[in-house]
Order: sequence, then C-alpha cells, then structure tokens
Amino acid sequence: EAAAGEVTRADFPEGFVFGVATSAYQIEGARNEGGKGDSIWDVFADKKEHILDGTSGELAVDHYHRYKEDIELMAKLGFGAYRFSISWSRIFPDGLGKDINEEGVAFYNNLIDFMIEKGIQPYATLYHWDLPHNLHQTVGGWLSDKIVDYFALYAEACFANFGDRVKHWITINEPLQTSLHGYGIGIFAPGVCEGEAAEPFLAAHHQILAHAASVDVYRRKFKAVQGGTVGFVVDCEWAEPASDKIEDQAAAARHIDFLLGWYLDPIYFGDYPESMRKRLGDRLPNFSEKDREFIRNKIDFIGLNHYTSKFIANQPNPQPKEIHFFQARQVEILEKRSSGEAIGERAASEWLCIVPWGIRKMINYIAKKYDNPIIYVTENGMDDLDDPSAALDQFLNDTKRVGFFKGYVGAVAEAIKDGADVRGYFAWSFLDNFEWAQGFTKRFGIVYVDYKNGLSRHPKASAMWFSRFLNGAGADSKPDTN
Ligand code: GBH
Repeated sequence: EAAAGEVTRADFPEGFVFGVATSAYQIEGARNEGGKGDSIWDVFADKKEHILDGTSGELAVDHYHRYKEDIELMAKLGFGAYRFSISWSRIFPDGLGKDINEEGVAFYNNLIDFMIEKGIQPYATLYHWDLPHNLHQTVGGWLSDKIVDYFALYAEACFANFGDRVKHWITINEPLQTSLHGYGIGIFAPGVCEGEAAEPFLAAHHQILAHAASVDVYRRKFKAVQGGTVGFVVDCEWAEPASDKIEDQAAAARHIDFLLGWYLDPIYFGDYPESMRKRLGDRLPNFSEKDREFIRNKIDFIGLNHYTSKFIANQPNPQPKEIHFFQARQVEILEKRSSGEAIGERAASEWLCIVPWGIRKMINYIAKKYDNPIIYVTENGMDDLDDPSAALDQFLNDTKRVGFFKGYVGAVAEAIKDGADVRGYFAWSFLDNFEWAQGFTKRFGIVYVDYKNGLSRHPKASAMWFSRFLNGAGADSKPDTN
C-alpha cells in the first residue's frame, strides 16, 4: 500500500508506459561472439588506464547469453516496456553497411520475439556509443561527414529487420556525451582530446545530421507500412539559477542551451541556439539551407535522460585549461547556494545530486520551448558505490534508491498534470552493469548483479517497489534467481 500522498500508478494517464533501460555495451558482453566486430568501446577499454577499475564490457553481465532470464524477470516485476540498444558492430561488423551479419540479426530477433512473448514492448536505441571501430579508424568516426550515410544504412537495416515488431525507435543516445566526452575531454571512446575547439562541434553536427537522415529513411520507406515513431534522446541536468541576479538567470538559461538546445534547436528551429552562436561564432559549423530544410521537424518524440539538477552561476572568467566549450559557456556549476542551501543529497557519483523537483521543471521547460512535444523519460535513476566487502543485503535494501524513484516518478506525474505530454518512463538501469569510465565501481541497477557469484541477479527493494507500484506478481513472490 502506498502511503498517503505517495505517487501511485493511478496518477498517470491510461496507456502511460513504465519500463527499464539498458545499453548493449554495458550489459551484453560476448565481445567476440556471434560474428561481432569491435566497437570503439571495445578498443578504448583495452587500455586499462581508461577505466577506473581496469575492467571492460568484454563479459559485462553476460546478457547476450542470459537475455531470457532477464526478460522473464522484467516481465515478472510488471514492466511493460524495455529500452535496449542494438550494437552496430553486431549488425555490420565493419560498419560499412554492405555485409550484414546474420548472427547479429538473429540475436536481436530472438531478444525482440521473447520480449513480445512476455508482453514487453521493445524500445530500441540504434546508437548507445558503440561505434564500429573500423568506422572510427578508416572513416574518421563522428568527425567525418561520411558517417551520416553509414548511420543511415545501419538504421535502414534495423528498420527492415526489426521494424515489423519495434514501433518505438531511438536514433542516438545522448549526443552531448559523445561530443564532449568522446571528442572533447576524451574520457569516453574514442578518447579524442586534441585541445582543438573544432572536434566536439563537428561530432555534434554530424550526429544531428545522422539522426535526421535515419528519420528521413524511416519516413520514406517504412513509416507507412510499419507505423512506428522515431525519437532522439538528449540528456540534460536542470539548471536552477544560483541567485536572482540577472547574470545568474542568464547563465542558467545558457547552460541549458549548451546541453539541450545544442541538439534540439537545430531540429525544431533550424539552427544552434543564439547564445551558442554568439559565443562560439564560426567554431560552430553552419547548416546549409538544404540541411536546414532537411533536419527541420525530423523527430517524432523527445527522449529525455535526466538524473540531476545543479545551481548555475555566471562565470565570466572560466579556467583557461578547460576545453573551449566550457570556456565559451561561462557558467559555474554549484551544489550549494551562497546561503548554504544545498541542491540535494548526493548519490554515489559525484555528478549526481538527488533533486526530484528538477525533473518537473526540466520537462515543463521542454514542453514550453518546443511546443508541447511527445516526451518519454528514457533514463532516470541513481547509483551506489560498489563495495566488495559489503553484505548482499546492504545492496538489496536500497532505501535511498526507493526514495529517489518515489520522488522522481511523483514529479513526472506532476509535470503531466501541469500539461506536458509525457508518454512513458524508463528506470536506469534494469541491472547493475558496466558504467563506462567508472567500470563496475558504480551500481545503477534496480536488480543487483553478483559479480563474484556467477553474475546471479537479485532484485533490490527498488525493483520490488516498482513491482508493487505496477502491480506485478513480483510484489509478493520473490522472482527466481539462478
Ligand atoms: C547516462 O548518461 C548514459 O546514457 C548511461 O549509459 C549511463 O550508464 C547512465 O547515464 C549513468 O551514468 O563525472 O566527468 O565522469 C548520463 C550522463 C554522462 C552523466 C557522463 C555523468 C560523467 C561525467 N552522464 N557523466 S564525469
């Protein structure tokens, strides 16, 4: 029973979808199985110094072999949808789009069929950061404009093979992270950190064009028959002005332009945000008239990955050692106001402060700015620190995470009551998994994975909370684990 005032499913409109999310490299493993080619993350993680604990996604949590068990547990808990990603180099091992790998196609066919059999709707992401390594090496990856056509070929193969069953597509996950962390700071694959200002902006530009090109293919060749929709997933923290000073208000607005407007403004309005143009000038690539026409409104829904909020202040003199993007943005990110007021308690990751009201503001901002688009919250969740010496029970009693989800899910319900057109919510993540540069040191799962005992799965209290919330059978019977 929900406590008085606590969010319940009845607070959401009929048809609203609740799901869980993962990504291929973080869970599948089977690096060299099924004819898969290397991705940039396979190669990046080969250098142990790139990953905090020296691990990689080579085995990950072995979802490639355990997908049935995982889908069964999802269904038992009562989730109605699953957002997963397709590994590009399982479909086209060299990325060039000519030689399709039938074993890769078979894996996703089996996964999708099994989901549907268990009553779970597939939400498929085409690109969650695992570019075929060959495309990086021989074509230049996201820095080359050729990537746009390769991505469209890959997207077309996925629509053709899976689109009879997949009705919700996501082109690219968090282009911001690829631009900034992959091609600016270099802490994510492919690890480019040239110090030149151009790379992040080029990577962003080509991701936007690639997104649009794949939506274009879908609309021309598949939409009429398959009837699905295609969205873009952006990530953004809410920027709460650090004070009521006009400069801090402007800084907070600018912060969001630099994270979210960078990707959505070109699609909705035809160009990068004015605040970026003003500060970055010609470092930002230009969209030709033809491009502008082409990308305009090439989106059916916005996927929002949202985790945290920060106080934002104007920072006229940013650190000279920072990449140009940060220097131009001129903001200071704070967890506390000068009054001492904290934005929220921290999760395990340094960047993740728990601020449930922030998601409501973020959603309302998007609804207002982009003319009330269809929104899915495609990721939301928090992590705790792995501690190999701690008892299993400590991880299973994740009361902080239960509080997190109650707060954020409740705030999404409020945003819908405010008028936003939110259609679904996906918890990140279903399983503890490979957390990129953090390796296995951070656990985001609602299901615990025992790395020392055969990767067995154990639902945490947060999974059981969702189950009760959704009225799944998992609420009273402990799901089987192996
Ligand atoms: C998402 O990124 C990803 O889509 C998902 O794959 C990931 O597992 C999940 O969130 C949890 O992180 O402190 O300099 O290392 C969310 C955006 C990007 C936020 C990387 C944290 C780390 C910056 N995240 N960022 S740093």
